[in-house]
Amino acid sequence: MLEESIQELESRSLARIASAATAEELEAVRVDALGRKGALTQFSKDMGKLAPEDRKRAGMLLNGAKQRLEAALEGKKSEFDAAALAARLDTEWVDLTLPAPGPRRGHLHPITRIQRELEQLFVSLGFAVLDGPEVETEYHNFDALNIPPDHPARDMQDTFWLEGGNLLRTHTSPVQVRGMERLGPPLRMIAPGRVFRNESVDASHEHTFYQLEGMMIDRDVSVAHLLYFMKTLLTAIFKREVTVRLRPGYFPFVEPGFELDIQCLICGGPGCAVCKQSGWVELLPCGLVNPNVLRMSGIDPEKWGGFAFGLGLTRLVMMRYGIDDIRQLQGGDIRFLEQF
Ligand code: FA5
Repeated sequence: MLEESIQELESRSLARIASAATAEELEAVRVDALGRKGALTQFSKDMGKLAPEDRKRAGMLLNGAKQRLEAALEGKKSEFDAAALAARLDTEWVDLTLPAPGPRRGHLHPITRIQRELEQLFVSLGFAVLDGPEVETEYHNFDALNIPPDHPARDMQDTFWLEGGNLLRTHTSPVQVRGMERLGPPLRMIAPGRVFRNESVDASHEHTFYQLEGMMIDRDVSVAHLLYFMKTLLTAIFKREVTVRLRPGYFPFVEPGFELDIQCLICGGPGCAVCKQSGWVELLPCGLVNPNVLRMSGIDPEKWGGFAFGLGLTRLVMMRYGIDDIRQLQGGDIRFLEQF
């Protein structure tokens, strides 16, 4: 009776093992047959009630059944493990022959890019590219440009003063002075660089921005020369016709002085936050060099004349790329910069 039950349990369990589809089903068979409360454990307890000779035979049968079931469980488990490994290898394979992705490549900031384009253009026109200090003397930033201490023009450029009387340059014009002092006439120079003003920031005003100064000193320089170079500059950057207007502008270091404005390329004219609803953006103040400025730098205004301009480089970049808020350019947001 007990022997039949053992045989029946064995064949039933072997069938379940053979048809098990998951590791969980297999475990359930093990618990039912071999577990601490399983059928075989119960059978071995029942054996105590048998006569000694029956007990021996039943014991052998029980041990045999146990071994065969354990072997069958083990075999099936290895099958599952192999299948799981194969599935993992299928999804997780790595192609070791592919090239490594490497570090992400950066690129030049849009201001640097336009600055370099302009440098190339002016070098091709015979201009030298000069550099000047960002921490300037009061003399180079103001006095030598015909702006004495009590001159109201000083208020046009809110200044960051430093201890000891120096300042953060408010424009690139002091590099004109340094160029004249160092190189003398005839002179063709540009000076791109960072400038600083203590002003409230909005869509078109930053406290830190870029200008590109230009100066040419030679014999018989006229407004016609100035306009030629301004036009060449704008055509090279925009590569198409842009609408400009020239109006009188006041700067103590030029006479006559002009403001060259560009029709706003953000709104196309009707008015927006960048052009302060006027349709025009101040971009390129310029003029013929004031004789006082030449004289202060040791150049004889009877023999030499010249023009100078102070391009708002950051604003030019905004117009070129259609950027509607100047703060984005120095904001450090990589998602913004990646667009260029
Ligand atoms: C000057 O700085 C003069 N040194 C320019 C000059 C040079 C005139 C040589 C004549 C001869 P202004 O303050 O207007 O001028 O500034 C020049 C340009 O810089 C402006 O037309 C504008 O495009 C840009 N700019 C001025 N302030 C800011 C600002 N806060 N943020 C961004 N761009 C500015």
